[in-house]
Amino acid sequence: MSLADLIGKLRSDFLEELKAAVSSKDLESLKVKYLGKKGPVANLMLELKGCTQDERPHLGKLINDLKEELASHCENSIARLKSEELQSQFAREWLDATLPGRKRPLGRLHPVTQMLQKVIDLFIGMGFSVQYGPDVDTDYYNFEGLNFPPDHPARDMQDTFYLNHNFLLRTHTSNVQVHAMESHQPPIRIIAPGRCFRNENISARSHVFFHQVEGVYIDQNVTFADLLATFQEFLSKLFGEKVETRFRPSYFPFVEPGLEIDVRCTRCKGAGCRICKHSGWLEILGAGMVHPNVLRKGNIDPEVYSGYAWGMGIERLAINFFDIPDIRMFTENDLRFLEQF
Ligand code: 2NM
Repeated sequence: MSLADLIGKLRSDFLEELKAAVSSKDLESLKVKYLGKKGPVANLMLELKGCTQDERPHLGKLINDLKEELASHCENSIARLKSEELQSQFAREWLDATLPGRKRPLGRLHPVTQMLQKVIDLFIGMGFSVQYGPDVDTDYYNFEGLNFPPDHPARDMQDTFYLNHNFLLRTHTSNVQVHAMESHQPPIRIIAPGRCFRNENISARSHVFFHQVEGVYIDQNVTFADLLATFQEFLSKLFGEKVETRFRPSYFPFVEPGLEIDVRCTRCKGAGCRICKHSGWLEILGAGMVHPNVLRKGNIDPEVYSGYAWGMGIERLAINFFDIPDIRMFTENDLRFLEQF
């Protein structure tokens, strides 16, 4: 085959392969295959040596023309395919930067958590520190250490969830205070938030599990006046400066004297309504001066130290504070309810 024929054959082979190339990658390798240092076009240049002096310029030009033709075919097709590839990548990754952002659903704190935090913050502001204790404890820390007599009705299987003859689900967070008195000498000034459990009938106003914040302040010369002032302050911070309060005598085995503290109904301001059961008052908490027997059991000398203590139910407080009709709503997880807080 003459050199001129070889040139023609190479061109048509190349054009054939060019048609088959579908990606810029195919073309890059096609370019290397034909135009590389050891490729067929370079070989043609070597063949020139075997030609006669007068053939050379003509054939040399043909080879150079072929070289340029193939190179420009390659460059053009590479450019075209690269741009097509980019277009299809853009089509796949299409983004409209003018669209408004997607809204993420915003979580919020459960109303009981909000109520707990309000109460905890107020007592921290009055110098109390926060202590936690076990939900499961022994009869001693839940009853015995708190001066409950052996035959007290709260100790009945009917009212308390016993896990065995000794361990139970705590019925109040007072177990935390018993542990604290055992391990620390006064001054003790702590609050104990947490879950409690009572085997009661579930109704609009009571549940078998609920939260309490209890607290105790023990030091020399802590008096009943300190108790009254602390709760006047606490309730006016919680319900507003002008809140009307009522302190009623009451009984709890772990305090003497004991009292219950009420505030004017936030809904009817005393006129009588569903929330306050037409009494005009909301019962908020129980309190009292820590019983000498309780101090003694905690290795604290009642001749030297005295203290006040209290307990309040957080769900009970929250239904009054937020005007919620039924305590069971707290545990139903209905978003139409929860989203209102
Ligand atoms: C209440 C009412 C009155 C109370 C007493 C104590 C302790 F451990 F210090 F003696 N903790 N909590 C107490 C007092 C709780 O709940 C209605």
